[in-house]
Formats: sequence, C-alpha cells, structure tokens
Amino acid sequence: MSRSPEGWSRRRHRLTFGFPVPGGERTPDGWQVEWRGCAVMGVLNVTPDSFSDGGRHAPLQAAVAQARAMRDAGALLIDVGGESTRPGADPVPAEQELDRLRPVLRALAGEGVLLSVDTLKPEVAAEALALGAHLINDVTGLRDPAMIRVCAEAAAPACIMHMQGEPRTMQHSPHYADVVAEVQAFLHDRAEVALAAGVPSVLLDPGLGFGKTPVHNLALLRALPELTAGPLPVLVGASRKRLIDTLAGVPRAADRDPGTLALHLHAARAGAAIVRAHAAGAHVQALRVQAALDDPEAGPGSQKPDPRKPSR
Ligand code: HH2
Repeated sequence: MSRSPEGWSRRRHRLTFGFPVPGGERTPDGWQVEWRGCAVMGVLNVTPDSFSDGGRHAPLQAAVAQARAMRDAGALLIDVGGESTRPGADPVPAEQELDRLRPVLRALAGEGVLLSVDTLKPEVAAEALALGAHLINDVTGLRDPAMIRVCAEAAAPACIMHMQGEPRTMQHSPHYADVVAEVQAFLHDRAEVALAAGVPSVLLDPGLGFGKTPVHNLALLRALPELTAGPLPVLVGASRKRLIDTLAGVPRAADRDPGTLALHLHAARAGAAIVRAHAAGAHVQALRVQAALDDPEAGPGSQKPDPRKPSR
C-alpha cells in the first residue's frame, strides 16, 4: 500500500464553505474546516426502512440524542437521511422526505456540529440547506445539474458518490469493464464540473454497494491508495454493508460493526479523509488508537516510556 510521505494520520484534509460553520476558520476563500488523518461522519437515518437502523431514530428525541452522542464522541459530521437508498428501495416523494428531515434539522442546527444531508433531490437539498444543513451528500454524484446549482448557490460543499443505476435496480446485474478506472473517471469528471460551477469543495466517494458486486467492492477497497493520491478528500462508506456478510458470514446488518471497523481502518490507512459509520463512537476510538500507532509524535509513544511501569 502506498503511503503519503508524512503518513496517513498526519495528512491534512479540508472542506470549504461559503458561510460560517461549526469549527470553521475564516479564510480568503470562505470558512474552512481542517482535520488531520481520518475523521468520522456519523449516520443518522430518520427513515422507517433503512437497511440497518430503520425506525430506530424516527422519534425526534431519539434522533437528537443519537446526534448529540455521536458529536460528543468526536464525529466531525452527522449525515441525516430521510430516504433509504438500500438495494430495492422505492423512492419517496420530496414532501415526505422533507417531513422527516425538517424537525431534526431545526433541532440540530444550533448544536455546534457539521450537518450533512443525504439526499438525491435538489428541492430537498435546497430546503435542508436553508434550514441549517452545511453539506449535501448526493448518492447520485451530482448527476442532476439542478443539484449542482443548489450547492453552488448556497456555497455548500457536496459529497459526490458513484452509483451504477438507481437504488431500485442497482444490484440486479452490475457490470464494469474496469470498475476502478470507471469509478475514478466518473468522480473526477463530476468534481471538475461541480467545482467549475461554483461548488466550494467536494468529497469523492466510490459508493460501496451501490451497483457493485462483492468483487467490485473489494477491487475498489484495494485500489483506495490510487483514489486518495489526488488532492480531493475521499469518503468511504462500508458501514454494515452486505460485503461484510459475504466476507465473514454476518447475516444481520446490525451485527456488522466489527467487520465495518476492519474495512474502515483499512480505508484510513489507505488515505481516506472520512469514513461514514453508524457506530461513530467506536470508530473515533479505533481511529485515534490507529493514528497513534502511525504517528510517532502522537500519544504516549512521544514521551520516554517509564521502564518501571508494566506494559500490558
Ligand atoms: N451509504 C448509504 C447511504 N448513503 N452516502 C455516501 N456518501 N456513501 C455511502 O456509502 C452511503 C451513503 C447506505 O447506508 P444507510 O444510510 O445506513 O442505509 P439506507 O440507505 O438504507 O438508509
């Protein structure tokens, strides 16, 4: 695996916003949020039918409590979703998606955490940004020019994810001549178009499980160092996905956090800037430990070890 010269945990990543954001610093280009190594995006689904946590955070109090817990555990961003994009999912009307998102966004807008909204509808993105969301996570990778316009007009960054097809049918027969080259070309093309149109910054996401077989997912995970070698930050979302069942035999999605961590620690070492996770606190902890192993200046390794203290 190729490593950036200073090690993955010391590599700096940034997102630029055209408006003040929690943790942002004013720069000539806008408000910048900068971090080192790999940060965590905590998943907050306010849907009845998401594949691993559907219905759990639908009541407003449960959603707010979960968001606060993830923020307090050290998540950089909370990704709020009002529509499931699991394989086979039918789309929900924009008004229904907004009915789910509005109360949560209103409640979380002043909570001092970066809020991303997981939507593929420009009209939902526009209202979410007006309600206080900071970033749009679009699983269709800004294929709709209207989504680019919404992000550019609000001066909000976007996560560009690759998906072959659409959620209802994407897993029927995914096919690529060269999955790594095709995903990379798509992400770079959409990023170029979005940045030229005025979207202030973007995250790139290979879209694990979105129109991909286990072989495609593994090829993308193994090729992450290629994708992260470029200047744009890369997000990886393997959380509780079916690949973990294929690799380790874990049929229940809610039982897949250990496998998720293994994949996300791999992604971090391969240079990912953000991992998207349901178990946000466990990820922050594991990434801190792994970063301390990678960075000789971090953690107790930077002090002289006390030879009288047993190490266990
Ligand atoms: N995965 C899911 C949803 N949104 N966004 C990005 N950028 N990357 C991902 O890998 C990704 C995503 C699927 O997970 P989840 O939100 O838990 O499920 P559902 O779509 O059923 O709500």
